[in-house]
Amino acid sequence: MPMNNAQPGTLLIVDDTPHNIKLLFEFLNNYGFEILVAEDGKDALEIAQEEQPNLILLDVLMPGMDGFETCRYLKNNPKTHNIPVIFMTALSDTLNKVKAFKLGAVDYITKPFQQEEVLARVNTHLTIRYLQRELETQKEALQQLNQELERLATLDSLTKLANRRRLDEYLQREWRRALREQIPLSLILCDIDYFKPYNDTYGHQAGDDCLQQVAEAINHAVSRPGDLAARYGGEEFTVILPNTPSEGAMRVAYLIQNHLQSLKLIHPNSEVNPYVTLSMGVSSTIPTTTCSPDILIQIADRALYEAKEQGRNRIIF
Ligand code: GH3
Ligand code: MG
Ligand code: MG
Ligand code: MG
Repeated sequence: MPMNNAQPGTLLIVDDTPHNIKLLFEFLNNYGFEILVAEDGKDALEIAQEEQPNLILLDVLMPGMDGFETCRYLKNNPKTHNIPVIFMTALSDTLNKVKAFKLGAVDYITKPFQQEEVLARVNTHLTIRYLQRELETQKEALQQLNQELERLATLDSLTKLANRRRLDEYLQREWRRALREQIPLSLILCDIDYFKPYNDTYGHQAGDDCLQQVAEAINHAVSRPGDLAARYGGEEFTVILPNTPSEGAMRVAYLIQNHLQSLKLIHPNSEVNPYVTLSMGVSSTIPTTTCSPDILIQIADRALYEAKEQGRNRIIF
């Protein structure tokens, strides 16, 4: 990445000697920098916090608060600790240089200074800071994108319920929890009755709308925080009910049935009644180490089959 001089910023010059300030001011101002000036440490802290300069050129030997102490305050204040500090001082011994870097300075220039060198160092540190900010911004954007991606990857795009992937993960996790705590885990499998004839009559688009409404009805009845309603596939839905025994699961299933019934979604050629209905299979167990969560789906699937056999629009445990 080439160093670029194309982004002059605001510099804060802190020095108790007006002559030093004047020299730096005139020179740097010519290069397009905006210059702020402080003649002691206390003023420097105030201006730095309020004006947020891009970089601070800091003298060490000053009456009152010296440059080192000023730097310590700057670095301890969250509002100023990211502003790069370059010391400019007549102190040229190693001990003081090391001390300056330990205090968080990015550079150290000894006086008498060469103007061109000051400019080169200022530009270098401004560029570094600029690139750091760019990286931070990109990192934040990436994190947001990742979150959104994660959300989308677990969502069924048509019904906005959890998708199969999320369902599988959730079922595994809740199974392990129920196994550890030896508490019941229940599952409801729902399948729309005579949905193929519905599609055949109204078309696929209307079928999709119907799926959305049924999904909403299911989600409406599923209200406890740990419960999860998901699209299992096609016109089949699953509800996972952690820490819920069979009676509780049956209650949720009837809630779903009642709510769907109250919507009165017209189904012209259902053999049950003129409305869209669901058949449901319910399963419930306290997990053991000899079984896997598939058992819950298998049992619910068998119950669902039974519900279809018995005439549909019913709930079988
Ligand atoms: P049953 O009462 O036995 O469940 O009868 P059914 O017609 O609902 O059962 P079947 O499994 O034979 O048909 C399911 C139909 O669901 C097939 C397909 O037309 C429809 N279907 C599945 N996924 C979608 C979808 O994403 N959108 C739409 N519009 N229809 C779907
Ligand atoms: Mg089906
Ligand atoms: Mg079927
Ligand atoms: Mg069906």
